[in-house]
Amino acid sequence: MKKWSRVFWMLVTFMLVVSVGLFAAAKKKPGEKILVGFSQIGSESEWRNANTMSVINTFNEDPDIILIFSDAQQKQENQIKALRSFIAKKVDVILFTAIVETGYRPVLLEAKRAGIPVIMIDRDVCEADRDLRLTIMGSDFVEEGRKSARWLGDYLKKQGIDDGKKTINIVELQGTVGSAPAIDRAKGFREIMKDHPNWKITRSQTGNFTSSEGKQVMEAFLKADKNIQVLFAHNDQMALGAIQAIKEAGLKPGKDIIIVSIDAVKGAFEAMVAGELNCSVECNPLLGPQALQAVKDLMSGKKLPPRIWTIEGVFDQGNAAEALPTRQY
Ligand code: GYE
Repeated sequence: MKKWSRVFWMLVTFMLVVSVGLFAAAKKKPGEKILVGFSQIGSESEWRNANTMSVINTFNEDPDIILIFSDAQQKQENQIKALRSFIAKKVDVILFTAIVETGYRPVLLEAKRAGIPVIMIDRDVCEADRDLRLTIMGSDFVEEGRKSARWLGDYLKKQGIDDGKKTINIVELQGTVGSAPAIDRAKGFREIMKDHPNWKITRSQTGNFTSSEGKQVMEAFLKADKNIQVLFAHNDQMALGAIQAIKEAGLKPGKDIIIVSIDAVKGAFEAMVAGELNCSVECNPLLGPQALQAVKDLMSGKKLPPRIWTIEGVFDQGNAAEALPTRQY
C-alpha cells in the first residue's frame, strides 16, 4: 500500500513538472501573434536586397507574425535607435544584422534586460559581445575567403600562370571596415596565401561593398600600379564596379586581370558568362525561411543551436552558364 502511494505521488509530481515545463516553454498562446523587429543595415548590394526581400516576404506571408522592418542606411546610430524602439515596443524577438562588429553592447544589454532574445542574421557582433545574442545564422565568411584563394590557386596553376616562384601581385577590395564579412574574408584568404609564398597583396583598400566605390578604388589602383595580376573583391558588387574601371583603363577584365569575388549574385553570373569575372564564391542571402523557423522554434519553447549555417558552393566560367537560369538572386 505504501509503495503504491509513493508511486502515485511520484506520478503526480511528474505530471506537474511536465505541465509547468510546457507552460513555461511555450512563449505564445495558440492564435497569439508574434511581434518581430528586423534591423537591416541598408541596401548597398544585390545581395543585401535579396536578403531583405527574403526576410520580409517570408515573414509577411505568415499569418502568425507581425514584422517591423527598419533600414539603418549604413549608419550604426540609426541601427541602435531601431533596436531601442523594438525594445520599447516589447517585440517578442529581434532579428539583427550588425553593420560592424563592435559598438552594440549597451543596446544588446538593454534587450537582454528586457528579456528579448536577439537572433543575428548574416553579420555577427564581435566575440566579446556574443554572450548577449542568442544565435547567429548565415555564412562562414572565413571559409568564403579560403574558398576564393583555393580557387585562385587551382586556376593559376591550371593556366600555367603560377610556377610557384614568380611573384603574383594581388590587389584587394575590402568590404566595410570593421564588418564581420570584411574581417573574416580577408582572414580566410590570407590563411591559404601561406601555402603560396610568391603571392603578394600589393594594395588593399575598402570599397564599402558598393559598385561605385569598387570602381573608384580600382581606378586609383590602376593609375598607381601597372603590375596587377589578380583582383580579390570581398563582394560581387565591388568586382562589377572594378570591371568597369579595368575596361576604361583599356585592359581586359578576366584575362589581363583575373578576378575572384564573393556572393554569386546574378550580375556576377552574367559577368562570368561574358568572360569578365573569373570566379564567384557563393554566399546565400535567402535567409528568410531559416529565420522564420528559428523564431517559431524559439516561441514554441525549443532551444536554438548557437550557430545556424547556410550551405554554399563555388562558381566559375566552367559552370556559370549552366547555373544562371536557376539562380534566385
Ligand atoms: O557579401 C555583400 C553585402 O554581409 C555577407 O554584405 C554580407 C555582405 C555581402 O553587402 O554583398
